[in-house]
Amino acid sequence: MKNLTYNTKLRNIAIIAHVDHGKTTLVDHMFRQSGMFRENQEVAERVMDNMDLERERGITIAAKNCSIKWDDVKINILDTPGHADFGGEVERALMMVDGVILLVDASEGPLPQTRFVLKKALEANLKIIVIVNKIDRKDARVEEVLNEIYDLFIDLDATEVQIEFPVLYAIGREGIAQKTADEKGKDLSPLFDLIIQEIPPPSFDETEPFQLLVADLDYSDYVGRLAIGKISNGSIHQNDELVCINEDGENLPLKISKLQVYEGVNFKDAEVVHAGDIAILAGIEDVHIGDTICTKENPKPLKRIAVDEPTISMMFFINTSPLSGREGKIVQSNKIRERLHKETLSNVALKVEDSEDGDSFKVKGRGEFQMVILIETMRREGYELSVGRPQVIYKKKDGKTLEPIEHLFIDCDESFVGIVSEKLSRRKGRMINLVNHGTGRVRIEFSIPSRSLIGYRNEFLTDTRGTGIMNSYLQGYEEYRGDFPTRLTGSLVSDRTGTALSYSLYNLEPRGTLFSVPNEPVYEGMIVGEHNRDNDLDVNPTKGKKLSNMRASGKDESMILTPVVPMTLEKAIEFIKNDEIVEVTPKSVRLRKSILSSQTRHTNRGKAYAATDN
Ligand SMILES: Nc1nc2c(ncn2[C@@H]2O[C@H](COP(=O)(O)OP(=O)(O)OP(=O)(O)O)[C@@H](O)[C@H]2O)c(=O)[nH]1
Ligand SMILES: [Mg+2]
Repeated sequence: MKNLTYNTKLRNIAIIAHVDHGKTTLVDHMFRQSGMFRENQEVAERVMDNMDLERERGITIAAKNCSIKWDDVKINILDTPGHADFGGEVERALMMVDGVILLVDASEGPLPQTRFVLKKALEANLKIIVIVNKIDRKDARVEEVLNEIYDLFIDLDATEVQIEFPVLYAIGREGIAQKTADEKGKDLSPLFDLIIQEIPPPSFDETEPFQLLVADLDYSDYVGRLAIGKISNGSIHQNDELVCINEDGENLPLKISKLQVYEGVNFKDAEVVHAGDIAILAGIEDVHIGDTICTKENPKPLKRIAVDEPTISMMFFINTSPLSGREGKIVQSNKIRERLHKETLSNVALKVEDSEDGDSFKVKGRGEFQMVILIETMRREGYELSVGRPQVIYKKKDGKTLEPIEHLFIDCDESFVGIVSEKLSRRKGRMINLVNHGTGRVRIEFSIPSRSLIGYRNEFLTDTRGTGIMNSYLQGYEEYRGDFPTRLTGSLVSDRTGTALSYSLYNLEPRGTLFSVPNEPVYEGMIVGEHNRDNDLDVNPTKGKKLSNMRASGKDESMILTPVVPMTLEKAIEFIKNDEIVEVTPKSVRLRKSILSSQTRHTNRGKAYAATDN
C-alpha cells in the first residue's frame, strides 16, 4: 500500500491549447502579477518565446519551464506550443505536471490541436482547468464555445469527474480572468486561486528513495549537459552520487555537480530539492529523455515517456550541387549526422536513420513545418544541405498498404467552397460535414490522406485569398486511397552552368513563373522556374544578347522583368516533386533535379518509358 504525502507548497501545471489561443501571452501576465519582474523592469512581450525563430514567427516551438510564486506556493508552469507539428513537446511537458490549463479562443472554439492536447491530458488523468480566453473579441461566442468544449470532453470519453471541470473566462492579453462571462474582472487572482485550490499538489511516497524522470535536456557552456525533470520521490543534494538508468537498463554512475530550480524564467542554485519540484541537474553527460535518475542502492526505473509515432519522413542529403561549400561553413556528412542526432536528444518526436551510403539521412517527424524549423535552425548555424520532398509513413497490414488519414477542418468564405472542395476531392478527400452559420463563412470537414495536405497549404491560401483557415488532426490509418497528380505543372530546368542573364530570362517568361534573377549563378539541373505545362523543360537561362555594331554592350535596359517572389524554404519544400530536391545554404534556397545531368535524366526517362511499353 502506497503511503502518499503531498508537497502542499508546490503546484506543477502545463498550459495547453490550439495554436495562437493565447498561452504565452497569458504566462507573461502571470509573471507580472505574481511579482516576478521588478517594478518598471523592461520585459519583452511573450518572454517565454525566447528562441530567435519563435520571436520571428510569433509562435512557440519548444515547451519551456518557468515558475512563479503565489501566496507562498511555488507554481511551476510549462508553456507548450500549439502547432500540431510540435505535439511531441506537449506530450513531453505533461510528464512533469499534475494539472493543465486548457485555453480555448472564445471565437474560434476548440480546434484540432485542442482535441489532441486535451486527449493527452485526459489520458494522463491530469486535473483540468478550462479558460475561455479572448472574450474581448468582437466575434466571441462564449456560451457556444463552452458547449463545444463540453462536447469535446464527451467525445473524448472523459469520465464524469473530468467533465466537472472548473471554468474561467479571460482576456489573457489584459491579464484578466473572471468566474463568469459578464462580470468585469480586474486581474488574474481568480486564476491563481483556482490553480492552488483545484490542481493537486505533487504527491510522493516518503518510504521511497530518490527518483527523477528526465523530461527535458538543456546545455550550459559552463557545466555541460543539463537534465531536467520532476522529482517523483525523495530529495536530491548537490554532490549526490547517483545513477542514471538508460533505455537498455544500464546503470550509469554520476555525481551531481550543480543543482538548480526554476525561479521566474531563470535558474536558481539550490542546496537541496525535494519531491514534487522540477530540478535541473548537471553532472551527467550521457543522458536521454526518458531515463531515470535514482540512487545507487535502490535503482528503480520509472516508466519511460511514450510519444506518438512520427507520421512523415524526409531525406536529408549533403549538398552535392556545383555551388556547394561556397556559402556555408559546415558541409560534411559526419557533421550533419552529428547535428541531426543531437536534435533527437531534446526533440522526442524526431527520429533519424542513417543510410548505407553515409551521405543521406532519413528524418522522421510530425509534419512539414517541424522539418522546416529544423532546416532553418541548421542553416542559421552555418550548415549546407539538401532535402527531399516530405513523404508520409505508410504501414502494412494483412498485405495491404495503409496510409495516415487526417480529419481536416476548413473555415473559409462561402464563395471559395467550390474551389476548395474540388481541389480536395481531386486529392482523395471526402467531405463529411458542411456547416453554414449564415455569417458568410462556412466550416467544412474532410477525411483526407495526410499526403494530400503536403504542399496544399500554399495553394489553399492563394485560392482563398489568404483568408481561409485550415487545421487537421491525425485520425488514424486506412487503406491507401490511390494516386493523384501532385503538381500539375513541370519545372523549367537549366541545361548548363553559368550566370543567369536578363535577356534569356525575359525570353523565358512566357514559359512559366521564374525563380531565378539576373546575374545569379545557375547550374545544369537547377530549377529556374515553374513550367506552364505539365512536363519539365530544359532551358538556357545564360544566353546574353548578341552584340551588334549599333549597340556597344549587352545592356538590357529595355527589358523589364516581372519581379521574382523570393523562394522561401516552406514554398520550396511544398513545390518539389519526388525527383527534385531543395538545396539549402545559410544564404540561399535553390531548387534542383536530384539528377543534375540532363542527358542522364533523359536516358532514365527513356528507359522508364520503354519499361511501361512492354
Ligand atoms: N483579442 C485578444 N487577443 C489575444 C488575447 N491573448 C492573446 N491574444 C493574441 O493572440 C495571439 C497569439 O498569442 P500567443 O500568446 O502567442 O498564443 P500561443 O497560444 O502562445 O501560440 P502558440 O504558442 O504558437 O501556440 C497574439 O497576437 C496575442 O496578442 C486576448 O485576451 N484577446
Ligand atoms: Mg506560445
